[in-house]
Amino acid sequence: MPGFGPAPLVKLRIVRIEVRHLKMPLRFRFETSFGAVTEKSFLLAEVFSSDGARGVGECVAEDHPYYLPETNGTVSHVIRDFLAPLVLGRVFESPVETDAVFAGIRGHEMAKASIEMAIWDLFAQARGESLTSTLGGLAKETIPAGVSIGLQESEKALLERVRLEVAAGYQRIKIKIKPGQDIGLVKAVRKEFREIRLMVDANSAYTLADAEALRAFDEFDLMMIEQPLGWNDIIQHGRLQKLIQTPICLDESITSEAAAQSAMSIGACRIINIKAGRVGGLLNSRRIQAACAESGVPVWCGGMLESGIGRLANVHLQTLPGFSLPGDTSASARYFEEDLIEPGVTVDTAGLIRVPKGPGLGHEIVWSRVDRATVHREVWTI
Ligand code: OSB
Ligand code: MG
Repeated sequence: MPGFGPAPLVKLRIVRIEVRHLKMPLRFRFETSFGAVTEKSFLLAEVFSSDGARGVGECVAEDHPYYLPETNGTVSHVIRDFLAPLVLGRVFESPVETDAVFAGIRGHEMAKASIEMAIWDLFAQARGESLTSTLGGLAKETIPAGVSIGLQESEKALLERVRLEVAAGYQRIKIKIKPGQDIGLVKAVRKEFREIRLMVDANSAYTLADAEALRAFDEFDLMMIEQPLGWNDIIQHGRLQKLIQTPICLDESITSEAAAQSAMSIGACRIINIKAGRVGGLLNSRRIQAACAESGVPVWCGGMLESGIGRLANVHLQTLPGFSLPGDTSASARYFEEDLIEPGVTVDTAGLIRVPKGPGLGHEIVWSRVDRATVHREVWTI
């Protein structure tokens, strides 16, 4: 693994875990091929060590299993009954030890990731360094930002949104598509914006029988088409990639390094979207990034409409080598009237986000706002 200096030796004994359920209104309705949301409903894990330090990990599960199988309900259950008992009372010398500790539990990547990410943050803080340093990221000042635009009620509404985001400086525009709302939208966006970096995300709305229709995208110079086929169907993506020129990017299908290796070995994708929550955490994100670098497959960081807490973790993740494409990490203010962090994540007119240099996530968490958004809370102690 690149970038690992000798880390200061810090031993942390985990003495308390809290999981909160938060609800925050979104500033817009976000619609994908699998459904629409108007509020962000998510779990936040807090892990405390005996010296009083606290790390936080935002979970990317939703209330429903329409994106991937996990839900806020399954995550709560798995943390309560399996992960918390494995971590409480244990002494960690490095966040990577969570990998071995959780190894016996199959699947449940989002549940594991929320605890694992909290432990990374805890170590970063205990060592007095930024999460970038703990992760072994590059000392970058900025990372490039892209934006994901949901399905809109009309083509006109979509074009208005694209105008807004292009004017804001975003370096890459992604639009959501589904059968019936696809090629026409791309044509309309391309007609007005010849030069922008443009891509589409289908969230598994098509089948291989749609290959001809998907080939029609080839003439629009898209950076990629994200997850056109079944969420767990790597083989069919391999078949489709042979029939179309637009690079396929996998999102839902990549839940582990093994899945990434399988996909790359059969040419099922030319680009991979990494979401730490989807792959079991930051260590697996790093492994996938390294495997992709070895195969010359570019990666970028996906988003799950995170609050500022998960958003900042995504910013640090994108300092790893290989994150060469703009991700779905956008400004806090796009999503929320009031984010949970101060200052919020901002994007400048060149489409760049500053990488925080302070300890841990690097921005202040406003706990009074976290408390206000909390609808339920569970605590476990040794
Ligand atoms: O497929 O990338 C996706 C949001 C929820 C579930 C799946 C996806 C998304 C996004 C949002 O595209 C990206 C963002 O955080 O802005
Ligand atoms: Mg996606």
